[in-house]
Amino acid sequence: MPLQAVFLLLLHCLASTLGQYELCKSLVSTDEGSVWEHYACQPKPGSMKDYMRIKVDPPGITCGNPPERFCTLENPYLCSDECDASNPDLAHPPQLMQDRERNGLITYWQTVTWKRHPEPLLANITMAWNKSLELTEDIQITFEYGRPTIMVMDKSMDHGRSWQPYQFYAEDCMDAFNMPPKRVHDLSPANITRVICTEQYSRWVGSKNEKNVKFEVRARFAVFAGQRLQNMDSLYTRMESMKGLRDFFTFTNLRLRLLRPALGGTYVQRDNLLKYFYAISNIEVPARCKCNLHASQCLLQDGNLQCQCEHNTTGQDCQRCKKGFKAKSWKAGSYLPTPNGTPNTCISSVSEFGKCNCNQMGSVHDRCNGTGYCQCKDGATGAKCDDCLPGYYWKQGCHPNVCDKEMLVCQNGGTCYQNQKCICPPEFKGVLCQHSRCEAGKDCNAASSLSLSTAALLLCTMLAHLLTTLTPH
Ligand SMILES: *[C@@H]1O[C@H](CO)[C@@H](O)[C@H](O)[C@H]1NC(C)=O
Ligand SMILES: *[C@@H]1O[C@H](CO)[C@@H](O)[C@H](O)[C@H]1NC(C)=O
Ligand SMILES: *[C@@H]1O[C@H](CO)[C@@H](O)[C@H](O)[C@H]1NC(C)=O
Ligand SMILES: *[C@@H]1O[C@H](CO)[C@@H](O)[C@H](O)[C@H]1NC(C)=O
Ligand SMILES: *[C@@H]1O[C@H](CO)[C@@H](O)[C@H](O)[C@H]1NC(C)=O
Ligand SMILES: [Ca+2]
Repeated sequence: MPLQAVFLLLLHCLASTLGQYELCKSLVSTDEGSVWEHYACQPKPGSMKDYMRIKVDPPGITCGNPPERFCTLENPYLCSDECDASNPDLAHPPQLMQDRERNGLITYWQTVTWKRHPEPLLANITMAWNKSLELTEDIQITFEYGRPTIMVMDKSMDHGRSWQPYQFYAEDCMDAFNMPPKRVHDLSPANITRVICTEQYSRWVGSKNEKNVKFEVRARFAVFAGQRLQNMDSLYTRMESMKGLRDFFTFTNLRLRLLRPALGGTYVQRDNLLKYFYAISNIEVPARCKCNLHASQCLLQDGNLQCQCEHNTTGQDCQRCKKGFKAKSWKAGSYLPTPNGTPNTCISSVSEFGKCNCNQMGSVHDRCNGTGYCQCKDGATGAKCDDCLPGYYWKQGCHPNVCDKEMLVCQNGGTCYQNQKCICPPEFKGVLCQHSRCEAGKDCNAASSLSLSTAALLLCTMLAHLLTTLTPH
């Protein structure tokens, strides 16, 4: 079996045991020794709630300062519960939305109650990662004491400079946002990136029955990959070909805008506003670092997630070529062709490292320009600038001809040696042998000795030339 086939077989084997695109490179032995083979790769998905920086607005929205009582929707007349920020057992700070709960103890962030009704009870939760991430599973927000009747999820892809709505949630989408209610199941492959309003997570069903609000990622993937996501190749192929599909799942920040709390299925009861508030026990964000298919690891460095870039790329998202590897412009790796993709490795721009090899004598830099060409000095030509244009001769670079058979003919019987010099008869000198040595009645008897030294010079020049042709330039 040819080496290539053995190698592909090995790759298939690794891909199926490791999961797709988990390997950036591997050492392969060939007849010429071991060489690195490179593949498109991406980090494993993880729970990004561990890395999120969470901020709640407006200031003072968190309950307990001063301490206050609250009731529940199920039993509005039993109002013995208290929120007190100064007592660790009764406090409900924002970090309880991202903690790891132990022993079945539910911990949650809670807001003040809706004291100022009819002014709306509004709260924003902003989550920042300072890193581009790609969703891999549903976002899931768990509400205690009922899910909000109106809410918006926004996302930012540029660290919070600009925002766009991601999904609208309302008990009545038409009433709240003037949007027809939709479910992800209503979407087709062509409009899967449509921002919808859904009523699925906002209706009152009792506070204990259904606590979760989701942003559906799996159901969107399933449109391409099948119900059990058994055909991920099809999804990855779409990711490459469908404009905006990858970006749809990409974010650096998320924001929840809570616009109206759970009402218990009835109108707001103004005489008992202590039962209206928001409480969130968990925000699950399953995602992977976006590394442009140039890294299989993403690690926390100085408090920020950072792709461990391969393929001689660099930057937080491996979004640039490393210094000295800019022979071609940067490209993201590609999922295609499946199953291993294309790494689109950055190419070394220094000739000693192979891929370009501009002749150092004939070219301006030893690097290629953006399109893989060498930039030649005056008189040089060829892909590697190791040839001379007509009218030039090669001697450690290209130099204009000194003599030739047309315009720069050697005179007085001189012969042109490789366009570099005229070899003159003993009685003549000058670049083109144009001057007589016996001018002004001088002694011309030295001619024979001169002739000898000219012959020696010719021999030496020829030897030198022979040497240069034997040693590669
Ligand atoms: C929530 O964020 C939106 C968008 O920036 C802003 O208009 C609104 O005032 C914020 N609401 C609160 C309660 O801070
Ligand atoms: C965000 O990440 C970049 C790169 O890791 C870092 O230079 C910058 O200081 C970070 N910003 C914050 C606010 O942590
Ligand atoms: C998406 O496309 C399908 C079929 O083309 C259509 O029935 C559906 O209404 C569209 N959904 C949205 C939200 O536009
Ligand atoms: C990146 O460059 C180094 C040399 O600095 C080289 O050893 C390595 O193989 C290169 N990696 C790729 C993917 O080309
Ligand atoms: C690279 O050099 C070639 C040959 O000189 C030229 O045709 C091409 O336009 C150059 N490309 C760039 C990006 O400079
Ligand atoms: Ca919690």
